[in-house]
Amino acid sequence: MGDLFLGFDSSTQSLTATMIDFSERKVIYQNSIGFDEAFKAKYGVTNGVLPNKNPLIVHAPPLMWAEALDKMFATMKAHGIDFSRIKAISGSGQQHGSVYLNEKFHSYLEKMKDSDSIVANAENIFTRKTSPIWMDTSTEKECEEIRRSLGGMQTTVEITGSDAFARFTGPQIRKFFKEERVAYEETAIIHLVSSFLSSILAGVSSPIDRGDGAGMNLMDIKSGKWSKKAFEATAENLSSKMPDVKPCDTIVGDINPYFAKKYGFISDTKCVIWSGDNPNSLIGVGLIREGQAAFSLGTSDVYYAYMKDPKFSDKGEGHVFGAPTGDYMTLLVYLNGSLSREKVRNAYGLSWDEFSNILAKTEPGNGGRIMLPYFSPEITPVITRPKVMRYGFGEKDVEANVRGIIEAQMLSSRLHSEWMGVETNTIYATGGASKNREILHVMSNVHNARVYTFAVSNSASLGAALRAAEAYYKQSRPLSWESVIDGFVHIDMKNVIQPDAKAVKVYDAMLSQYAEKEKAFLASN
Ligand code: ADP
Ligand code: XUL
Repeated sequence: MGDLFLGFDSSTQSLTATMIDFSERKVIYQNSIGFDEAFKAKYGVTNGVLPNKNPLIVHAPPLMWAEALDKMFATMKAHGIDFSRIKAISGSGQQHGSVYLNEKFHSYLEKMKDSDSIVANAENIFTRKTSPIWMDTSTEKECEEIRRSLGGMQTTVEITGSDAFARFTGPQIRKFFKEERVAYEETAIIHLVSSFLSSILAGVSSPIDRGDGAGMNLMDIKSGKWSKKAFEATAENLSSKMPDVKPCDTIVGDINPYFAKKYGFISDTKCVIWSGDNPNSLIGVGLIREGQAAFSLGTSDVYYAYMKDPKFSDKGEGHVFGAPTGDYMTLLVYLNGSLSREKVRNAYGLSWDEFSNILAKTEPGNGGRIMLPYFSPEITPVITRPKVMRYGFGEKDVEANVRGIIEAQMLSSRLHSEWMGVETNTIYATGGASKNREILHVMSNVHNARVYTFAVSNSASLGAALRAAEAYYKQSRPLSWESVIDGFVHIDMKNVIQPDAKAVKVYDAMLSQYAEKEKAFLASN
């Protein structure tokens, strides 16, 4: 029996906990609480978010996230978990979301230590009742204002690691500052989802982690410190409201006595700063070297990679975030991953097996036919007036549409990740659609990379547990990241997909044609 570490992942729809036995190299407990199932009646959420008349506005109730934490501990206790063996805890939050608090937040945390309820004394701590989250797209105007005041898209990217994006925290803060000035002025602290929950767990207002802080358009990506220029471009007096930004191995403090007493933790259980879900997943899937990327094929598709030094897209594509290793990571987010694949599958009434069979029997390159798959608004590239373009085929050609959508998604990810300048020879595929091997063959051939799949899910909470272990041991005997992840990341070595040289050549040639079609479409749209 070795030291135990606990990692949380507070995502859009659920809270997940992963507990590991570090010396045994084993995940020994995993559980999820769905926000709708547990809190719909109390907080009125659907799919974890609050209904809004304006489809651009997507908010969630911050106290629900804190309550979920308490509920998870209670569930774990009911499952017989011995909390006294846990050495350190960390967590992961959905990125970009922000929590607005007044001075009373400090006394709330203080009073919590002797309270038996996490919601007691919390009614008056929020200056913005609900939290804008990453799905909110209502701040295009503020993005433009911030971008302009920072000197344009290129300088915004070079300072903050990303162009101004509607879901990023800076534009969200600016909107609040403009529209609710009094409430903004009453705000003493602005937390991210990650640092808010980190504060609840440690019982003190937590710093913001450098990895997650990079998703705000407020941090200087190269120095890992707040950018004065970005603060000025965003809102007045912002520096007085922001917690410090700190490295990913920061120990925020010992566990809040509230949790120690209620659940039986030892009093010096360490709370390691929480990070965003993407930096945590980087560790959870074991991306600690250059040349490796992960492609998560979920509702949205996310392509991300480890990066030694920050490089930037001159078109403002993707993002550069801080990696838990102290280096960088890069990320491309497609709003429509499985959403688009399902549109095609459903249009022809296919099962996933039938969809795969079509991919298996059709030729790489689709006979020169190309699709631009803009069924809905997209962020990579930015599409606000969606339209599906089919070159050389029509809507009725089932086979060309099936191959067309997958090739389009994979070509797009290669095209829009070229700026990362990382020669990718290995891709780790995760998410629901990664069980479709025919899709992975296209991925492998388009990217000319070996594609591996995983046995383990919940990479963000696993990554958080591994970060907790790394920071804990660093206090006495630092461990290399190789030895931290060793044995936890279970790659399915029997089912590696190797690129096929002939198909790779076809896609190498097709990439520039795809790029031309996309460019022409964007120019005319
Ligand atoms: P989320 O991003 O919501 O967590 P998941 O990673 O669980 O989503 O992926 C769910 C999606 O996986 C489903 O919406 C479905 O479209 C897709 N999926 C499931 N099985 C297959 C399959 N065999 N082939 C392609 N896609 C699949
Ligand atoms: C990343 C992003 C999402 C959220 C989801 O930029 O917006 O991946 O972190 O939780």
